[in-house]
Amino acid sequence: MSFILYSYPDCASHVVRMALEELGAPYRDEIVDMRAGAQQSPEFLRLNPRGLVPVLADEVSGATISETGAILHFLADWSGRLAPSTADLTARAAFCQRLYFLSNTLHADAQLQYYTARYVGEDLAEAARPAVHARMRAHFTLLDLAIAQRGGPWLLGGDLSMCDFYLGGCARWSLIAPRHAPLEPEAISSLPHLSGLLERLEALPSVVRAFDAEDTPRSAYFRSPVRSLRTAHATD
Ligand SMILES: N[C@@H](CCC(=O)N[C@@H](CS)C(=O)NCC(=O)O)C(=O)O
Repeated sequence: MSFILYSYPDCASHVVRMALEELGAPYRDEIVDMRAGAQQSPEFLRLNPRGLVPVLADEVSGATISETGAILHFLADWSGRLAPSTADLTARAAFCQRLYFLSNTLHADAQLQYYTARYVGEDLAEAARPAVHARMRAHFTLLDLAIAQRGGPWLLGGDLSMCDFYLGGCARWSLIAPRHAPLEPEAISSLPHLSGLLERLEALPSVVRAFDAEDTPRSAYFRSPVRSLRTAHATD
């Protein structure tokens, strides 16, 4: 068993990469050159008709899966790790609830923040931003509370899970949002439980490896050095 991660640096495939690294799963990259529009090539559209990265493929069976949340769920099932066992229904229910919230609400709204004009058109994008930002702030506040209620240090409590990688990715995109209005750093730095989680995540060897693999400025990850990351993306 060996996976292919169809990826592009510092986009949603980064979340899957962090999980693969944490699992120690065998995988190799196939870079989809989004700047050249390769996500719309006939070859890639055969893998994901929506033309979106990431896609994970199993080299042996040829099985493919897209959608970040689904890939994380799939990898949890494949490995039996980074998610509570189905034998513990209470914990598993919390895992499913969080993972799907991250996928269908936080990530979806991060997309709205990132690609506002695609949703409402160029003319209305500026006007829509405050409402989108307010939604993101509200989600992060809710997540901060959830971490506190579970006693931390991770979203589900004591154990690192797939959810933490997804949350990390969404927090990052929301703060950097190159070319578009990023959230102010305080939207997250003022939330102690969420900030603490992100700092712990950033320090994991698997996350360090994931950043190194994408040659992303690791020193500018989630929180305080956001400005340098914005600079790094300034030419995007
Ligand atoms: N719902 C998808 C969203 C993935 C997504 O939007 N990927 C972006 C990169 S981060 C992409 O491929 N964009 C290509 C494009 O918009 O043409 C998921 O969860 O994986």
